[in-house]
Amino acid sequence: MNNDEQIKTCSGCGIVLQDQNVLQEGYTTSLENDICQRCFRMKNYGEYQVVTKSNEEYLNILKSVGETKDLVLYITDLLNLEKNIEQIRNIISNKMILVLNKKDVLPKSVKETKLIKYLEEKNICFEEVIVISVNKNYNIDYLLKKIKLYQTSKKVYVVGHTNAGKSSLINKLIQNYSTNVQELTMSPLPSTTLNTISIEINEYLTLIDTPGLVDTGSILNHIDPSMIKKISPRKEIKPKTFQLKPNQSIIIEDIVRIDYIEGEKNSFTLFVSNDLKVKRLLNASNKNELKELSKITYAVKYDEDLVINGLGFVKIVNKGLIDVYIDKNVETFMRKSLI
Ligand SMILES: Nc1nc2c(ncn2[C@@H]2O[C@H](COP(=O)(O)OP(=O)(O)OP(=O)(O)O)[C@@H](O)[C@H]2O)c(=O)[nH]1
Ligand SMILES: [Mg+2]
Repeated sequence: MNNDEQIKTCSGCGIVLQDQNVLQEGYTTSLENDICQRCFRMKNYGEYQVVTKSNEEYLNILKSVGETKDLVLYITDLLNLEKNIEQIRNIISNKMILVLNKKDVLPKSVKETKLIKYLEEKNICFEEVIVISVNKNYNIDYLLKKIKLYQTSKKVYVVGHTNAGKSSLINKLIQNYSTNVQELTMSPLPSTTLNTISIEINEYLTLIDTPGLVDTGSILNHIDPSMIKKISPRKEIKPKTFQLKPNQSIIIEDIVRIDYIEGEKNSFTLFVSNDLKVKRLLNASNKNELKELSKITYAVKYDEDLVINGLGFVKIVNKGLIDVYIDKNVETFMRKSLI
């Protein structure tokens, strides 16, 4: 935009609107419109267009949040708890509430107190850890109470990795508690929100949405966009348990292969989208399926999860050795079992 007076931003994703170049971000046919063409298509047709954002930009946004004394909500996806949950905490020292979203996708048997305890044991400094589900409108009232309790000014920032549900949460708060009619764009793709957007909920509270920190190791950034809906659980996950002996394997679609190499008879429970096909291979050493993918070996201790970033996790009960075959760009790691 060359004329400062004309700067108008998209009310869905925050990008500066422009009507000059169809191929560039922020394009709209007319500057009279409130949202860009990309948001229009996502909202009306569910047509998604991937945008790649640099984290440098995001880190600058975070730093500027750090210069305020305002309360921050750090939203994270329970199924994709970041390996370094302290990363954002270490960049900014504001008062912060950790919000664990998407409780609805975990089996109902998973106790909330256990999830909170798991995070509290990490000894990261949060005012509070709160489990919510935007989709089920679960604990949103409680969250609002806590926002009121800890807010230091009218402004409250909403940060976190892409796809955690930041914009969805703000939309829910608008729906529940505001006369404001603005609707932020939400999508199953990473990097939906492109810039900060301020939303006045009421005279005491303005929420500021931010674009998410890109998790470069997430499978969402490395899989064909047409697969994203399929791999993102939308309903309560039905865990699938397999009893494996060495020389047996689990294969999830054509995405990942897990070979059980060494150890006692063991139990592997998958927490991934119900839509994904999973099978077990016997006599696995004779079968080469997916072995062209990149291999990582893990020595599993008792009661650990193999986390496949963006896809879900596999709870493994006993000690043993596993080989994981997966796209070389997708991050995997072991953690103490969450469930
Ligand atoms: N199952 C489930 N899905 C949710 C929930 N909240 C959000 N989602 C989904 O998560 C995806 C990402 O939501 P967004 O609100 O766009 O996430 P975001 O954090 O704003 O993402 P960026 O703008 O890319 O940083 C969408 O497909 C939402 O429908 C929830 O409580 N449960
Ligand atoms: Mg968003």
